[in-house]
Amino acid sequence: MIQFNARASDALLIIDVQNDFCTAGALAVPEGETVVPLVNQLATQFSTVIATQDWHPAGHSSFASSHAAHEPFSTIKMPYGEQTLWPDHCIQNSHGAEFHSDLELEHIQCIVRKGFRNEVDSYSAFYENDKKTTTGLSGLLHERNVKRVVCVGLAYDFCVRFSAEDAHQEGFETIVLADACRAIDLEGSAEAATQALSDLGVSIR
Ligand code: VGL
Ligand code: ZN
Repeated sequence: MIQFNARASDALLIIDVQNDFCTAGALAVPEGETVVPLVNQLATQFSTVIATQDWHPAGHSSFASSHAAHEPFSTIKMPYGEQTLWPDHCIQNSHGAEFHSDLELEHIQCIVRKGFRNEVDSYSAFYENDKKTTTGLSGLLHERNVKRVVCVGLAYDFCVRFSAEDAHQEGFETIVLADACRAIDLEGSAEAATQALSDLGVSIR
């Protein structure tokens, strides 16, 4: 049993616990599904519980298949900066985009979908990768008087990392619970995430 001594002003932010990020998924995160029991246990302990859902249209610009002669996990320059190209994943309405079937959805009060604009990817729950387009999550949390955001889910080194960075940037005390996260780990990206979060003062527990 994972215990978190949650305050009334805490929010649990559950990132992308979807089939495509679990074993046999299109962008499988090693052991991704092992976070599910922990996330379920945590979700009963918070008064505010938000989940994100990666939600791409077919042919999304973050897919390698949308760029001739580019392999998955290579990078390209987009107008907003460097973008990693991914296998097709989390296509709207597909099985891969659904939450893992063991994730207890009844605790989740709000689902923030992201990555649905064809021309820009969105790792963070707060801002798309252009760092300008907002999801509105910051306003929602502030209006609920949330002071602290606790991040869990997939993948530690991409969507969890950038969500935690933005939570910090938006003025929330930010904690990442590492046991309830798993990483893709592309060329040291897990280590880079830990370094970047530590440098900001995000607590990794
Ligand atoms: C993610 C890559 C592409 C994630 C989403 O959830 O970490 N990573 N889309
Ligand atoms: Zn994605």
